[in-house]
Amino acid sequence: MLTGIIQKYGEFLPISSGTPRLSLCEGSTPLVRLRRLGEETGAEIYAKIEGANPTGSFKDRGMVLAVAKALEEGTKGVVCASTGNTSASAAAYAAAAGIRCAVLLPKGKVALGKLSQALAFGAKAVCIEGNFDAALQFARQAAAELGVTLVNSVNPYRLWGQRSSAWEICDDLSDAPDWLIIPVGNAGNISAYCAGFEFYKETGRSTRLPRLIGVQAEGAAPMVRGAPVSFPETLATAIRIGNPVSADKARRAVELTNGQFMAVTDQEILDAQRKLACLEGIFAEPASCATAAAFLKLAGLGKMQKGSRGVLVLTGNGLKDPEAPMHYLPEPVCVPGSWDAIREVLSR
Ligand code: AN7
Repeated sequence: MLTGIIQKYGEFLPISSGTPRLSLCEGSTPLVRLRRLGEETGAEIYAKIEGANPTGSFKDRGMVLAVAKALEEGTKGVVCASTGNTSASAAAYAAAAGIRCAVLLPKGKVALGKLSQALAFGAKAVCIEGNFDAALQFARQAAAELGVTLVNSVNPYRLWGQRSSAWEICDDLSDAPDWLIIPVGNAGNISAYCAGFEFYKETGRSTRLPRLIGVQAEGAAPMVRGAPVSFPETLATAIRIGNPVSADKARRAVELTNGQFMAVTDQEILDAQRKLACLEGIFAEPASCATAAAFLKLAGLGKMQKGSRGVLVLTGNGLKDPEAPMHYLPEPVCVPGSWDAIREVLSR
């Protein structure tokens, strides 16, 4: 479809005739049936491929609306803190809109692809000592003192736009699924999905709310522990967040839908990344693979109901963090450029 979120779901979004119809053709991402991963469970499993968005993550759904509304309000520029994907998305939409963008990043903890994108799109990138939670405080201060628009998910338009993924899933399946597993960092996306599913049910477009299962990395699991984590640590740097801004909304989402929060280890995340890639041909970044890790864990406990229908939300593209598989896969074999040498390797 040659339109983005504002065109496709404008009637459900808080826009006016004066809101610029900004678009990089975000949304309308594939919902792919998984046929091999967890087939023994007898569940009908889908992956929502959010890595197919223009900048390679789900952030584009909300960013397009946040930047369009900022333009409508006459903004000078946008600012955000980010573990990477928000910065790439903000930088892209700011570029498309012709406004300035500044991004505050935790130094040394942003995956290469994301940093490269923010720079390529012309953002002013500032790496700070400290984690995402500290960067967000400075981003709030920058917005207040420099008179630019904050486009982290505390900006309400971000979560509004992110509801669109839940709508697409219902549209594609002709109803909401039974369950949905989603990674949780700052806890905005799970809250947006909940609001999206609630809206569809209230307006008669679906008949149920899916059980929402929010997944965190063991070293950065404030929602699972029920308290902030001062020094979050995980190789899934996208969700390396210790004090989620939308914690209350996310807790409500899980309670309302009879869902749960759970934690998976970095090793489980990497195992799941390899399985998704080798069994399904899908390459997602580590934070996204936490969903598959959680699914496999629940399946192992016999908790995935046969015949149930569920969705793994793969929030970001594997190419964002191309180094991740290098942690567990051998280097390719290098040989001289002769057929004999190549044949020897291929026939092993
Ligand atoms: C791939 O980019 O917080 O729970 O600054 O990049 O809504 O925060 C990214 C978060 C999941 C968690 N998957 O979503 C940022 C940032 C990926 C992500 C999450 C993020 P939220």
